[in-house]
Amino acid sequence: TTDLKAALAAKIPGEQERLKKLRKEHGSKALGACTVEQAIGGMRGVPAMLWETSLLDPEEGIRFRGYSIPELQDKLPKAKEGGEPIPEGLLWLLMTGEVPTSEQAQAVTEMLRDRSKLPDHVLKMLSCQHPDTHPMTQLATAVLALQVDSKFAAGYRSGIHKTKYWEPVFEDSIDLIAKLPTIAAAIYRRAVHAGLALIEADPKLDWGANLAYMMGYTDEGCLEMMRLYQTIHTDHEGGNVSAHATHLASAGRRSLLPGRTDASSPALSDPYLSFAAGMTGLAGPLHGLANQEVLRWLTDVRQQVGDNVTKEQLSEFVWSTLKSGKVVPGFGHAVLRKTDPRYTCQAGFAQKHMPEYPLFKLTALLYQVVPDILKQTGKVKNPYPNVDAHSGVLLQYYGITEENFYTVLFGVSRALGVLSQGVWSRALGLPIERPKSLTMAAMEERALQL
Ligand code: CMX
Repeated sequence: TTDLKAALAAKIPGEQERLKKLRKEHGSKALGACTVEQAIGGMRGVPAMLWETSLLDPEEGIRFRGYSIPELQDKLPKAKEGGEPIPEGLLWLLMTGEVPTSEQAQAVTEMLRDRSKLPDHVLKMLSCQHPDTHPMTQLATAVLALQVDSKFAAGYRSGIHKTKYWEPVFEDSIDLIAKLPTIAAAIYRRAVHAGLALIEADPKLDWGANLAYMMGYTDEGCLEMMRLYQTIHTDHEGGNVSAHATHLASAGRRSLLPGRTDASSPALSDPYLSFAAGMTGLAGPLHGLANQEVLRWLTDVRQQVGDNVTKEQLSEFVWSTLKSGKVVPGFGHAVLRKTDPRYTCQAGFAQKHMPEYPLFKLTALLYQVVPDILKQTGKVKNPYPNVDAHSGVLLQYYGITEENFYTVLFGVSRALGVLSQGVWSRALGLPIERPKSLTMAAMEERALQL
C-alpha cells in the first residue's frame, strides 16, 4: 500500500502483542539500577523509558529504526539521482519501521501537500507578534493556535474508545507536520526578514524543498541541504528535552496499557499541545538553540581573529571562552561519546558543495583544535562536536544568515520523530514516566540502610 495510515494500522496489532509478551515474560527483570549519583544527576543513563523510533549508541551515534545516517542516505528515496534523502521517506520509516519505496514516499509528499494550508487566523496571529519575539516563541505560539482544529481533542470530547486514540493522534500529527514548513516560512518572511510577502508552496516540490522555497530560496544546492537538514534532526531517542517534553505532555494513563488496571497521573494532551511543550524545551540555549549560539561564537572568532586564523590563535580563543565561564557551543553531548554522525554527514555535504567556503574551513579547523582542549579540562565527558556545530555553516552558505531562526528549522524536523513516536505511544497505550521523587532526607535515610 502507499497509504501510510493503512500501513501503520497493519503493524499495530503485532507490536501490541510483542509488548504484551515482553511484559509477561520479562516484566520482573531489572534493566538497570539507579544510584544516588544518578538520582541527583538527572537519571542520566537509567534505562527506564520505551522509545521505538530511534536508538542512540554512545560510540556510534543515532540509528533511526535500526538504520544509521549513512545507511539512510543510501536507502531512502531521493528527489534527484545521487542526492540527499527526502524527509517524507524517513517519516514513513519512523511510522512503520519499513524503508519505503519511492511511490510510498511520494504518497506521503502528496498527503502533506494536501494539508499544508495555514488557517488565516494563525497568519494574523503571527503578524501581531512583537517584532522582537524570538522565532521559537512564535513557532510554539503558532502550533498552539492550530490546536483549535485538533481531531484528538474533538474525539476525546465525543468519547472515542481508548483503543482508537492513535487514529486522531495520527491525523493531528500529519496535519501539523504538513503545516510546519508553511509556519516556519511565514515566521521567516514576516518577522525575521522584515515583512517580506509570503510565497505559496510549489506544487512540484517535496515537503523539505518547499520549506526552503517558501522561505525564498530556490538554489538546487539549498533545496538538497534542506532535505538533508530536515532528515537528520528528526529524532535522537526519547530522553532529550524536546522529545521527552513532547512525550510527557501527551502521555496517558497506565490503565491504557493493555492488561493494566491501575491508573497514574496522566496528561493525554493532543499533538499540538504536546509538540508545543517540546518546542519550548528545544528553545533553550543548551539544547536546540545551540546552533544559534555556535554561529554567534564563530562570528566572534572571525571578528576578533579574522578569516585566516591559525591553530594557535583558535586555541587561545577557545581557552578564553572557557576561562570566562562559558561553554564552547557545538561540542559535547549528554549521551554521545564520539563525533556526532549528524556532524559528519553535514561536513560531507559541505565538502561536496562548498569546499572553499571560509566558514566551513574554520569549522574544520575547530575540529582539530577544540577536542584536545576540552579533554585538558578533565571534566567534559564528550569533547567532540555535535550536530549543532555544523548546521549553521550550511545555512549561512546559502544565504540563510539569520541565526536566531535556525532552531525553528530544527523544530520542524523534530516533529517527524517525536510525533511518530507519539502515534506509537497511543497505539501501545504507553503511560507517563512518573519517577518517584525523594527529598534529600529520604535519600540519606535510604542510602544509610543500603
Ligand atoms: N564547553 C565547555 N564545557 C563543557 C562543554 C563544552 N562544550 N561540554 C561540557 N562541558 C562541561 C559542563 O559544563 C560540565 O561542567 P560543570 O561540571 O562545571 O558544570 C562538565 O563539562 C561535564 O559536562 P558533561 O557531563 O560532559 O556534559 P552534560 O551532559 O552536562 O551537558 C551539553 C551536555 C551538550 C549540555 C554540554 O556538552 C554543553 O553545554 N555543550 C555546549 C552546548 C551545545 O553544544 N549544546 C547542543 C547539544 C546538542 C543538543 O542537545 O541539541
